[in-house]
Formats: sequence, structure tokens, C-alpha cells
Amino acid sequence: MTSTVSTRLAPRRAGASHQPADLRADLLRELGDDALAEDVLARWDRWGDDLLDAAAEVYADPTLTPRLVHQIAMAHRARSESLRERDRARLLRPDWFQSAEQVGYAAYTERFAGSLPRAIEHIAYLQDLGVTYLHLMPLLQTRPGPDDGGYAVSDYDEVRSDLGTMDDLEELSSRLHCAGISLTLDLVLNHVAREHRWAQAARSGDVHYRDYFWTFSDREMPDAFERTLTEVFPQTSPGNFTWDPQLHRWVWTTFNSYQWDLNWSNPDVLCEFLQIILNLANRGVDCLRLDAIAFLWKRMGTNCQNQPEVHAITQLLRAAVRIAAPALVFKAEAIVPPSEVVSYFGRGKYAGRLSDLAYHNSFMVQIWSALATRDARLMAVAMSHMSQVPTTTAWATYLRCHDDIGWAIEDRDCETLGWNGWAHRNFLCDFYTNQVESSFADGTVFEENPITHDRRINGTAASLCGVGRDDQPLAVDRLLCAYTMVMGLGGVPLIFMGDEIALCNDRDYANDPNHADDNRWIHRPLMPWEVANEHGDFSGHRVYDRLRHLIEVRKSQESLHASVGTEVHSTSVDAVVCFVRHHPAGDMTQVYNVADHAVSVPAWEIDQYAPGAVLDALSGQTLVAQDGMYELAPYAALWLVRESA
Ligand code: OTU
Repeated sequence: MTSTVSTRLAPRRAGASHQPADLRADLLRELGDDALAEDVLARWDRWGDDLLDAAAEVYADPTLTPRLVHQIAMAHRARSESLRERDRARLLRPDWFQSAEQVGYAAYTERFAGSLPRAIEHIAYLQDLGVTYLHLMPLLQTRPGPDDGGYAVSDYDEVRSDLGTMDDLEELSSRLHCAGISLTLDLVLNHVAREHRWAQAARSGDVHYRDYFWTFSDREMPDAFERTLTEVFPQTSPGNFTWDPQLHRWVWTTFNSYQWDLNWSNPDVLCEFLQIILNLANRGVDCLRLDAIAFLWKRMGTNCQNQPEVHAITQLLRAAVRIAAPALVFKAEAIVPPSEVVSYFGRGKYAGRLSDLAYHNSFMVQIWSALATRDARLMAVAMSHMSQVPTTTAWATYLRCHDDIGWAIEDRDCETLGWNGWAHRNFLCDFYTNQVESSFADGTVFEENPITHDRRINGTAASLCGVGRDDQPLAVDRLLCAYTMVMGLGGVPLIFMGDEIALCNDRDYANDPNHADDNRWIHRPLMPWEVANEHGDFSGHRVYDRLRHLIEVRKSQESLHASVGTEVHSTSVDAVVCFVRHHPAGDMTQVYNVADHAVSVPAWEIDQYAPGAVLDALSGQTLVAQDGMYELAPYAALWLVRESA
């Protein structure tokens, strides 16, 4: 044997107490008589190195990998026949979530249906709209009192008692599956409620559990960390540390003071979460939204976001899931600068090994910015600065979600246009809270930072578009133009509950003592079924029908598959932007006019991207040039393809 070959064959982690070969044997033994043991082993051979490399990168504990192997084997053994079937189907179609047929819908169970069993009654409604992916907002057991909209979990093994039980969850997921709809749930993994049993044990003096958290006896370390940390809720929960009188220590609390950040450098925390993930997978969950994933790893001297260990941990968990429950995918919720967000799909050695989906926060912000300025150039600049994402992943595109909108716009992108970044962000905030003449919106301010004066905003998509205002006859066209962009980028478009019927702001939230302190509830209205069941809406413009048509067309366009990216180009008309998609199934040029007035664009500027593509798949009409110009109505949105396509 030559030395080159022997090097290649040498164990990759020399020195580790458990060699990959031992672990493989452990896995085989622990799988016992599992009928699919060979399949699991094949997946270990495919993904095991991802798990081992990542474990070695973050954790020094030699007992960790055998524990993980044990968890994987046990979870697979407990997996039901129908979910094993689902694993097989997804392995044969690993791009299932990238397909143009995917359309998502996000809702709070209690606002949408009241409870999990009652949600079953509304599956037909989702099917009619064309939904294939349902994200139910956090529904595991939370602390009593304010719970940050469910993001303060006190028990990961139970469903919130007002919503139902774990069995109800399982029943719902299997009913959804029968209807061709996958289920996404939140995995709140940066923090737990201080009422969670781990925090309770820590508070009563158990040092094993105290190590699950970041706690400090005095202000020295907290003060040192604070120097480079930012504040998420500067008004309602200032600072990142909270004094706990029972623990008699400072606890790291990035979000609300009742949400204790977990110490992910502790391998026990990792194992706890792998178990939670595998349990949810075995209940039939198809996708986990990794909440606030950017914050997982703390490092002195940084803002404690986007640290490389976050990616290694994601790789480890993702690999474990690929082996034990491959029907499950991950969606990263990293609301971080555009230059950072792409790293959640994996860059460099992590490429394609991390989350399958990630929220496209930057695109969302750019849509609102373009509508406010009636100018789409900044969107083209920002989108062209974003790096390519792995071809096996997909963006989750959206116009609104349950959170506020923070103006994640980079200074350098503004500078390209000679704009000042700070001034532009400030303008957007004024605009969407209706403080400038040109505003069409009806939003409110969220959490103004008293030091930086940074402001974020709230409001439903419809209210931010001007639905409900007598002086805004084009509000619905604006809303649909924006949703057409969301549906057109490629990836999984997410409809936030109520947008399909143009639901406006709900000022009643202030009457609920658990919501009154958090004005994000203004855009989390109750579903008015008497209106929705009629497919009616508050605008009088049949938004539901128009959106359903848009969805139908989207599903017919194979070229919207997320494996190819979208080029975003500006034109000589500031308000007109082109989305260009090159796909073997057929090219598509999308044209949008973000202004509330008609415009003319030189025809060649659009034709250059896909000559001969003049059929608008959305209206079924052919685009005809007049004197070399295309005339575009206010908020025109066209998906141009070739006639034959
Ligand atoms: C996420 O939010 C959730 O979406 C929020 O609803 C929760 O309050 C929060 O986590 C805590 O669980 O951390 O990575 O601007 O965008 O808090 C992004 C506020 C997050 C949210 C931010 C976000």
C-alpha cells in the first residue's frame, strides 16, 4: 500500500475515543431488528461525517457521539410506518420543498382556528387556496402570563393546553399530509421560559442544570459582553442580562427577561434538543423553523450573532435528522444583515449542509422600500449583492410575518444610488407610520431604541398597503403586486394568515393583558371565518380570488423551481424592475411597476432578457409594444414566457 492510500484510509479523527467504525457498529447494534436498519446505515455512511466533523469542531466531550448515535437509533426505531413511507418518498424527491408547487401559509393556531382539532376543519380552505405548507406558530406549552407569542416555551413535550394535546398534533399532521400539506413548527432553541424545568432546577440550586444557561455572580462579565451586544427589545426589555433573585445570579436574557438563553457549548443542551427535534419529527412535523438561530453562540467582543459554531451545530443536527428522519427539513430564522443570511444555507465547508430554507428578510424589506419610494433600483442593487445560495436550498419569501419589520438595508447599497442609509431607513419608518405626505400606509412604531433612535414598524400587509383608507383606491393592486413578487422569486412563498382577505390592523390587542405590552399583536388578527368562508374581504376587491389565481399560475410554471436563482435588474424607469429566471424548463422575465401611476418602458430593455417571451402567464395576454415602448399600468406585474410555453 502506498503512503498516499494509507493516509486516505486512515481514520479521520485519530485520537478520538470513538472511531467512526465503532460508531457504525454501535448504530447497527442499537437498531436491533429495525426493518430498515440497512437504510439507516446507508444514510450514516452518507451523512455521518457531517455529524462527526461538526461534533469535533464544537465539543470536546468524548461521550457525545455515542450518545447521539443512540438517540438516532432509538428515534428511528420509534418512527411510524407512515412516516418511514414519507422518508422514502422525500429521499426520492429531495427537492420537494423547492418545487414551484409549494405555497406556504403561516398562522397562530388560536387566531386561525381556536385549537388543533378545530384547525382540521379548515384544511379544505387551505387546499382551496392552493396551500401545500402550513406553518403553525409556536404551540408547545408556554409559561403563564406573557409568553412572547409562544416563544417562551416551558415544556417541549406538551402542546399548549388551550390548543390540544400531542395526539391532536399528530392527528392534525396526518390529516394535513393526506391533503398534500406539510407541517412546519417552531423550534425555539436559543432560550426557554424561566418556568421550564431546567431553569427551575437551576434556580433551586442544581448545578448540572445551571450549566444549561449563562449565569454570572456579578456584573463583570455581563458588562463586558454588553459592550458589543445590541438590544432586541430596547423598550420593553432593555439590556441582555436579568438578575434572578432565586438563583442569586445574572442570567443571559437576549429577548424578554423571562426567556433564558441556553448554553449551547454544553453538550447536554445539544442532546436535549436533538431529542426534542426527533420527537417532533416522529409526530409528523415536516419542517422546523429554527427561531433566532443567529443568537445561539456567545463570543466575547462580538455581537454574539452569526458565530461559526452556530453553523457547526446546525450541521450536526441536520445530519442527525438526515439519518434518523429524512422527511424533516430545517428553516433558518436569521433576521440578520443580507451579507450574513446566506451563510445559514451553508457557505464554504458548510455549503448545502445546514438549513434547507431561510427567510428572505432582505427581499421583504426591499419590496416595502420600493413601494414607498416608487423606485425599485435599491432592490436591484441589494439583490445583486447577495451571494448565490446552494442549488439544493430555497428561500422562504414573504411580505409579512408575525414580527415587526426592521429596516435591514445596507448603507453601501444606498450609497450606490447616492442615498444615505440612515436617512432612508428613517424615511421608511416615517412612511409606514403615515408621518409623511406621500404615505399610503397605516402602521405603528415598534420598540424605538432610545439611544440609537432605531425604529421598527408594525401593521398587516393590507394596512401597510393602504387598504381601509378612502384615499387609496390602488391599495389592493399594491398588495397584489407585492405578493406577485413574493410568488415569483422562486422558493417557498409564505402567506401570512389574513393577507388573502386583506385583513387590516387589529387594535383590540390592547384589551388583552397578555398582549397589551407588545404591539406586534396589531398584525396578528383573529380569522373572521364568516368573511373568509365566503372568500370575501374587507377591500371589496376579491383579493382571495386574485391571490388564488396567482397561486394557480405559479404552480403551472415549473421554471419557478428554487434550484435556479433570480436575477433582479433595474431599467431606465426607476419604478420598473425585471426578475429574470433562466431555467431549462423555460426562461421567464417578470416585470413589475412599483409606482401608483402608469409608465412606459423601452421594449428592448425587457426583450433583451428573453427575446420572444411576451405572453404574460398571469393575465394570459400578449404584451404588445407601441412605438417601441411597453405601457405598464400602476402596479403592473407580468410573468413573461414564450407563447408555446
Ligand atoms: C424571533 O424573532 C421571533 O420571530 C419573535 O417573535 C420572538 O420574539 C423572538 O425570536 C424571540 O423568540 O430573534 O432572529 O425584531 O425579528 O426578535 C430573529 C424582532 C429574531 C424579531 C427578532 C426575531
